Amino acid sequence: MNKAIFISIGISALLVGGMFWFVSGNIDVGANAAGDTSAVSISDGKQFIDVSAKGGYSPRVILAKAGTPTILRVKTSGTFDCSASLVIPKLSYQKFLQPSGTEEIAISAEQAQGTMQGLCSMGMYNFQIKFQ
Ligand SMILES: [Cu+2]
Repeated sequence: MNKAIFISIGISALLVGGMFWFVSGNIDVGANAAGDTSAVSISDGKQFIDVSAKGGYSPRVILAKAGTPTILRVKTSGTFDCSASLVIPKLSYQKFLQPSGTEEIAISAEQAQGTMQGLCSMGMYNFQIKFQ
């Protein structure tokens, strides 16, 4: 009896976990999977990338220039959800952002390579910068 309950709980957990994995995988391949360039601007040899954080991150996928000193500007505006708790693993960056304001994060030319991911500390929301 107890064993049967244990097994059914295990199967349910697998199903729910698998579904979550499937859904989040599908969200990643969103409409703008090719990448957004409108958030990127270059001024005085520096690249600026603007991302807004509120109920997730926007744009979700950004195309930027590789090997260029970059300032990532993360804008919060009445952001009280967990997207204010930002983690960028490649930069060893982790910070709880102010509910409203702009956080400037420096990315060196050497760091501006490949795909850089930013995510909330729970890993629920994320965005990607593809340096090309
Ligand atoms: Cu989260």
